[in-house]
Amino acid sequence: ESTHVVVIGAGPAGLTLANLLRSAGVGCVVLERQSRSYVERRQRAGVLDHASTRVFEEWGLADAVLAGTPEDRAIEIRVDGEPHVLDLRALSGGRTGRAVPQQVIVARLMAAFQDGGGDLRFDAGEVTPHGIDGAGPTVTYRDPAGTLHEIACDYIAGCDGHHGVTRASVPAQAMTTYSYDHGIGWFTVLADAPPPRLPLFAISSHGFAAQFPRGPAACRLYLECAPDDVPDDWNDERIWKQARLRLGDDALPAGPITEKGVVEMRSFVADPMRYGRLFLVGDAAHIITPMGGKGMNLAIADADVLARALRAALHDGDEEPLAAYSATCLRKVWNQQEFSRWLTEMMHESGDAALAGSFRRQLARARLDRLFTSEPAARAVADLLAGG
Ligand code: FAS
Repeated sequence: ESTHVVVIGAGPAGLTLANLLRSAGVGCVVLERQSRSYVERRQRAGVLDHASTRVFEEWGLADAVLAGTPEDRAIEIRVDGEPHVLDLRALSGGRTGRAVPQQVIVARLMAAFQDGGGDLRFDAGEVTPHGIDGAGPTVTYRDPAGTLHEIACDYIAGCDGHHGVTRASVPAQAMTTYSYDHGIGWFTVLADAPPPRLPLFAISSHGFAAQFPRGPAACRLYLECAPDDVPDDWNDERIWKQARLRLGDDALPAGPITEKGVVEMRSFVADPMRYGRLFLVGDAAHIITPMGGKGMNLAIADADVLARALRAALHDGDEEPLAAYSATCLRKVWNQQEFSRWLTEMMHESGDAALAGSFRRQLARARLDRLFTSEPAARAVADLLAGG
């Protein structure tokens, strides 16, 4: 069989790209390794930034994807219990995002694609790209019955996340990779406990903490921990004790903990985000820490650039946008990587007890002071949070 584009992976990158390609009249097939229920259940990010909402609006997917999702209009930064609210809507000139769990976005994108007749295949085993450096690549995979299938295509989109098969199929010498370990650990928890009124970042000498909404009756907690911590180091009592201590809220309501994990606070970028007819999208090309909430949003931004470029190449014979794909995406990726690192330093080093009396603590505190007292500085942060 044949199609224009084979999309490998049905996460935010693959499903956004598939929907945009369908809107652009470009035929594609999506191959997903996991089952539908696994993909629908996976809980991760929780914020669509303004730039991502614009992508869905511009492609006519606003109703399908954004309907009923609450506006993400402000954040609170609490320093030793002292609240500071950043009114992102005012500071960014109205460019607010939406507070919506990633699995809701994924489910809505899946429905939009399939309702429109899109070809999305789950439980695809041994997905393998072939001939990616030639003019006629193919992708093989096994269906649940074990039958081997081959799809001829013009292009392959690697949307298979950080541990997928596509980046691994690029010769090492054809790509430069950048990796950074932030040297901190984040213990993350999903709990059926009341979400905070605003996304909350808390700075304290007990360590950094954050609490974000994940729908109307759940929240995600991040608690700074030792980089080598494991989930079993944290029982429910320690979790809620540390959360109350660091958030400065003795009355913080608890609730059943539904997921625990330690986030790898690492960043990664592959350059270029393409090899021949293979284009890498989202986490397949780059990973960023949850600080700043940009992982899913960068995946959506990449998908928007690639969909426009594939439409130009396949409909107008214009290969220029495809040639510029990687550089266009990487400019935004590096800008957001720098912002995420800046936020991470500010939020951790301004509270870290081990840094008390140090030059770095003073720098981090100066960043906070500038953010709270200088409007241009606050507008710059609001612009980056909007996905600028
Ligand atoms: P994904 O990893 O989401 O999707 C890749 C898809 O490809 C998966 O469905 C996978 O099954 C499939 N796949 C893999 N290998 C395959 C193969 N060989 N063949 C076929 N299919 C294959 N980001 C934020 O912005 N904010 C957050 O708060 C946040 N929290 C996170 C918490 C956790 C625990 C994790 C792990 C990530 C978090 N992220 C967060 C980042 C996350 O949201 C990613 O950036 C986002 O899922 C990227 O989307 P994709 O690029 O589509 O990759």
